[in-house]
Amino acid sequence: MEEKDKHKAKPTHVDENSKNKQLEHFRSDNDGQYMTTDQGLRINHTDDSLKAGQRGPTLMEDFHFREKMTHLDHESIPERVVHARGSGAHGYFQPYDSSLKEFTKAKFLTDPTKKTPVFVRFSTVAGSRGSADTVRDARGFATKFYTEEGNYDLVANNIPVFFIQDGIKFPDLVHAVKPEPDNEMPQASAAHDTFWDFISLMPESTHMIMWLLSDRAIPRSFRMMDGFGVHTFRFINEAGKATFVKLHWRALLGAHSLVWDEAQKLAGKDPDWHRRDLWDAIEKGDYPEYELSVQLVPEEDEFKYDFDLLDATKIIPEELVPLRPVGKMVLNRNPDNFFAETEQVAFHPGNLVPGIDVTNDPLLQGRLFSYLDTQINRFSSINFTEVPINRPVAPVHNHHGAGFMKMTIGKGKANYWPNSIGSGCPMMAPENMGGYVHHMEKVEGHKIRARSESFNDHYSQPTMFWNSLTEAEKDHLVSAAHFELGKVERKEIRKRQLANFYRVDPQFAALVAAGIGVEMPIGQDSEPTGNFVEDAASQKISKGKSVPSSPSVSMEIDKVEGTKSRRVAILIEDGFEYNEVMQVKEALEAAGIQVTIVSKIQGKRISSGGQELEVEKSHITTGSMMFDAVYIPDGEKSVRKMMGLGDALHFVAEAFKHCKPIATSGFGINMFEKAFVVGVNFADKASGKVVSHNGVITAGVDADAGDFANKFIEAIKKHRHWDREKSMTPA
Ligand code: HDD
Repeated sequence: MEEKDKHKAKPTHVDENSKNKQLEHFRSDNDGQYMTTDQGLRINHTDDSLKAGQRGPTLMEDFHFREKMTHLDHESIPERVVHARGSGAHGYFQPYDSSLKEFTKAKFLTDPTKKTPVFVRFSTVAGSRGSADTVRDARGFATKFYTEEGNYDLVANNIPVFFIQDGIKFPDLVHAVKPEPDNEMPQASAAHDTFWDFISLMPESTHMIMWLLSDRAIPRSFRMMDGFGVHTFRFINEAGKATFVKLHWRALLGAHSLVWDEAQKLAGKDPDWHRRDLWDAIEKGDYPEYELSVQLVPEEDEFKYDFDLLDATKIIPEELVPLRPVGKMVLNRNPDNFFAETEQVAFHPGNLVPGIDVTNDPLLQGRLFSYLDTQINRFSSINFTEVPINRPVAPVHNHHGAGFMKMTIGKGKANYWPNSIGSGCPMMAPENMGGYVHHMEKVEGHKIRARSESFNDHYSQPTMFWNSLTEAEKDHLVSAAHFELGKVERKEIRKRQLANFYRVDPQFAALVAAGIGVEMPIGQDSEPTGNFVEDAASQKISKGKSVPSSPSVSMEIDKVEGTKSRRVAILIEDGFEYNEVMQVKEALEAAGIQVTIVSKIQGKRISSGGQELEVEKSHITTGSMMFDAVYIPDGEKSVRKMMGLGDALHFVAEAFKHCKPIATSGFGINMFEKAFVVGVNFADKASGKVVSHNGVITAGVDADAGDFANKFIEAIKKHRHWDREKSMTPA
């Protein structure tokens, strides 16, 4: 190669805006422009087709009609076979410091002066593209880092383990969880026979199932959801030394959930609940933030644990290997176009950069084939990498050939390697110029279709998970099992799953059994019977393993409290106390809480003193499940009216049932009593006191509004008040 060409290959400069600048090149803005055909011809009439006579047939020659119609006919592409329903956002990632250099040479993880642009897509797994957001399911949390060394994809979920240990079982898993093949029911739900049939025959899925039945599977929002890379990957440092690593995202707002009743209602009231929440938060400047942290295990410790690091059904308990914070991701820009960006983004766990490598985890190995393959199905072309959202900001030079929709115009004659005609370009990059070198792991063995013995313990970690939950979390998990298994029609499947649960914890199994009309399994530790179905459930029972609890898996024990972007509904009718509302509203807003005025109908409401307040949502357009807390201001006339309105009473009763903070003052206490707010202490209506009990805040008529607001804010910080569940009467 000639000297003059060599210096063309300069290091790429990437900053927070690099991807945005690249996308700008592809954006098109209709503002102030004439409508044209795809050929740029200006159109003068688009409401009528070209006809032979006003009442005559449309003419073949109508190129505008044909082009317009053909575009519509070809608008859809295959939705993702899993994770079809998703929402995306742009942002950046920035490491806190350079300390990770000891373990990885990945520049975007080790240079604190660098903000690397990212695109994140959150998703559900089982449902179709148009399904509801709040279903019980794992959530995808896929991040594309547009680094100067090429795209790195961290294709994660919000649950740290997976159903299966080997990629070859993925098609079975997906078939089992998707709607049943004869009638395509149910949509976006695992609560059906084929799923539980498969799961009950797959003891390795037990750990994931415990997480899936927990509150993790019904997140409050994408902003309040953790992410986990699941597999053990490898970091490689400058010296070529490898370290095992698990990657985690921690939502800085903390991980919080809905309750199941609320999740189901939201699916009807607002199927776009998570999508809207993400979009609105970014529009309002409440940018979602996540901390990337890692668990590092030296290669020498590969066999130190009583589980296999290559087994994706296991976590490394944080109590054994603590999280090490790496940096922060901020999502600060909504996409311009859903299809062009969120739908067309294509992830692949094999998109790696120097400093990060894979391991022999057989699930990860399966994924390394599947993602590229699936994109070719979605795009009908290998050139999907040239679609703007998928383009790296690092330059792309190779000899990859033609194919549908090739965009880049490769210059020159030499489209092969080695060549002399093209001066040997594009050249091979030595390692010190960013050339990717696979970690030289020593591998040897017999060709064999088998699983390692070290993958056989399917119950220790599910037991650890169960042991680590609070009472409330356990209650929720058992109810979830009642729902999911209760929908399974075949009793033998319910029974078989109970056998798995029995091995997790007999008491847990008994609690589940009590709600699904099936007797407790007996003789669980018996030897295999020779019957495949029976044995599948009874084989591979782990014995003698330690099952400590790992409090860090509990969302409640590890709870992050906060008020930022929480939503409070203030319910009013004519006659409300204006000054009180304004004072409380101001205090809530100062704490970063979003306040919405709700009333029976939209329009303006008049306070007891004659002041007007604009209603933002009517009862018919909203519901308590769309808020984190509810406040009923004083004002006898207003409260009396609401006490006669089923919707208003239901609003309070439902928020109470969902363990949300609810607050009222003065005459409003009567409404709480009527709405079955029971098992909590109220303030004396005539007093100057504020009482806060289990998230129910009540104030006497003479109480200080500031004190009242502060106690309400304290209760909102905690999100839910589960202790209440024990004492309350269902609404
Ligand atoms: Fe997968 C999509 C996450 C196992 C095969 N997967 C997909 C997405 C996420 C995950 C977040 C959506 C990406 C997007 O938003 O476009 N998948 C995971 C995690 C797994 C996992 C965390 C376990 C640790 N997946 C897994 C296996 C296989 C696949 C074992 C196959 C062997 N996954 C796919 C896929 C998808 C996909 C079929 C469908 C759409 C896509 O890839 O782009 O290739």
